[in-house]
Amino acid sequence: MKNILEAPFIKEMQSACSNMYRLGWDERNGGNISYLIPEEDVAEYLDTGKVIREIPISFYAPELIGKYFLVTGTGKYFKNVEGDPETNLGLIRIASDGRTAQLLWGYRDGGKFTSELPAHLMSHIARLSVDPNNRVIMHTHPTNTLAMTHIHSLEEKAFSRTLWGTCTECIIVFPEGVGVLPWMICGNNEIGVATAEKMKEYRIVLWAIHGIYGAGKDMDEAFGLIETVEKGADLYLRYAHFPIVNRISDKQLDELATAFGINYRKEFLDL
Ligand code: 2HA
Ligand code: ZN
Repeated sequence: MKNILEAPFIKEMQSACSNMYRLGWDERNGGNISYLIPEEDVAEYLDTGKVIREIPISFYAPELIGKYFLVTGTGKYFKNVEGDPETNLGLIRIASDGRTAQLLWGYRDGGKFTSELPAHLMSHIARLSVDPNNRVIMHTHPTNTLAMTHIHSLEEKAFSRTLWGTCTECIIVFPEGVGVLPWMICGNNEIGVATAEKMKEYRIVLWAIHGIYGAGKDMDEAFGLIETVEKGADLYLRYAHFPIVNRISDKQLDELATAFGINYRKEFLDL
């Protein structure tokens, strides 16, 4: 059996958490990540018959029975994942009842998965239903994106159009736009259901005045989506209070998408 601390999936999680912490997105215990790991990858490092303990999940996830997830721990700080992954992360399998997580590694201090697990697992189910290659769900509190949700209309067309207009890259990176939820109480099934509903159409879902959810086939895709939204929001906050002299028009955005062969959400532009 190989040493799990050398596993690429652990190293990817460590560097994602450190990068996000250093970008200032994950203060204290802010943020959480879940990473779907194929059974054959897990089996290189762990005896999959050896369950450390069972932890109930607060909803029924039959679609995910037998699937393995590496998940950040509740109350744990992203800044500490790099130095002590075995305390701050856990590797779970969804048991055959669809209501229990079997812990195979991690949460060494007796801890458990993030309080946002319902939103994560429901989002995995939603993304997998439209993209069987999806593996990562990432939640974080990017500063400028959060600030923008205080001052901008939360209407999805308006928010997406503003982000697309901040720099050339945005419509190319997230052509479907961004889903937006109003401020809601977090950590429960209700926000999980609402997030997952949006995740059927968007890889990015904003939680107003809280943070963002990103999805992707790997860590880079989820991270890259969030980082590009955050770059757009940063730019917006730097110029929104000045008279705007130059803009990318809707027609130019359409031409850009055509040049890059991008199929964007047409109803978000007025052509
Ligand atoms: O895990 O970010 O939304 C801490 C949070 C809750
Ligand atoms: Zn949060």
